[in-house]
Amino acid sequence: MELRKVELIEVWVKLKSPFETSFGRTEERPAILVRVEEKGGEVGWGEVVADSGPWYSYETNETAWHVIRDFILPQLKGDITPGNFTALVSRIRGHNMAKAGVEMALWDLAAKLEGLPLWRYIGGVRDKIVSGVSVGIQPSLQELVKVVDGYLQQGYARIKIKIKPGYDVAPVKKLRETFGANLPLQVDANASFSLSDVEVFRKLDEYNLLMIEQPLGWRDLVDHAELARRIRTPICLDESITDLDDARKAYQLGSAMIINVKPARVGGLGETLRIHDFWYRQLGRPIWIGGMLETGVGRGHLVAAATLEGVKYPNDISASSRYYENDIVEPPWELNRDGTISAPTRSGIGVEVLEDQVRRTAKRLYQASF
Ligand code: OSB
Ligand code: MG
Repeated sequence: MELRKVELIEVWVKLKSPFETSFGRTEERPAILVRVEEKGGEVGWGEVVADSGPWYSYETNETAWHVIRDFILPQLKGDITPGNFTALVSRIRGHNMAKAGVEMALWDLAAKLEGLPLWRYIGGVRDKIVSGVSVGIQPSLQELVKVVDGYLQQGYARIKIKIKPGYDVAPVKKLRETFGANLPLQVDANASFSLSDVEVFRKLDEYNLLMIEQPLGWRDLVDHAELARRIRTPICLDESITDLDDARKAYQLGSAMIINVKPARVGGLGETLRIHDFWYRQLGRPIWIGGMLETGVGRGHLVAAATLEGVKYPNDISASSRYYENDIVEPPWELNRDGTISAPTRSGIGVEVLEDQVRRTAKRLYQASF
């Protein structure tokens, strides 16, 4: 594909309700939309999910803007495909979210040029994906019950709650008492504990959780392997897996039975496919797709990734209405009654960006022509 124009459009989107984790509280977040246009006029969209502060990862919307504008866009000359993009930017160490925003726009564009839905283009095998919901830390356990009850009534198939030291066993106990032993439930600590907290995890072992996500350090693999030997509940890694090589090391060390793959965290859909093929096809272990509170643009890429064969746990991919009053795409992503989201039939990510609105409300814009 030959590109003629790439635009960065930064918008800020306000969440319906604040989202609190062990690393902070989000009420509004930046989304850098990447719009790529090839010489025939076809367009692809991607989203950079880096937050305004370096809390989940070291990247921010500022670092991503800088890295894309000054180091990634100058590489996009000549024949560009999702496949050769990775090699073109391999000199840039890290900055996976910046890379992923551009890479995913190229995937959307490539699928559209083939006239195929993105999920089919990347080899997905199912036309609906299982939707879970990630519930932030709540001000009280009563509030937690109320919020979870609301999501269950909407049909979400699995609940994940955020935990942190001091807000760990009690919320899990409360949910088990209220909703019973069969509620599919898991927790996400976002790297807020250390190995000396093993007693907390031994207590959590009593509650039949599907998994414990990223209990220890955000770059750690070794302590997670030690913790995995000491508890029964499977460990799922999020932050610690930034590429295929991390996944291989996690396997070799025994750091996790499960990994959640976030296309944004690993540099895009190409690396998502490689991790999927290693973890699922080679090792026989299922994965699931995690989210970063994406707008409808990033959500389209998540839905496509979740149609891959090895995705067998419910995903952190909820409907547009779980996050935003008004999403920036048409139609918004909707939850079916059975707790699934349908993979689109239209080409690419399958939804239209509300481009006028996005341009009108943009905080900043950058355009590169080739
Ligand atoms: O750790 O999975 C996480 C959101 C922002 C940053 C990190 C995480 C999350 C979520 C939300 O849990 C998942 C979603 O997009 O619904
Ligand atoms: Mg997580």
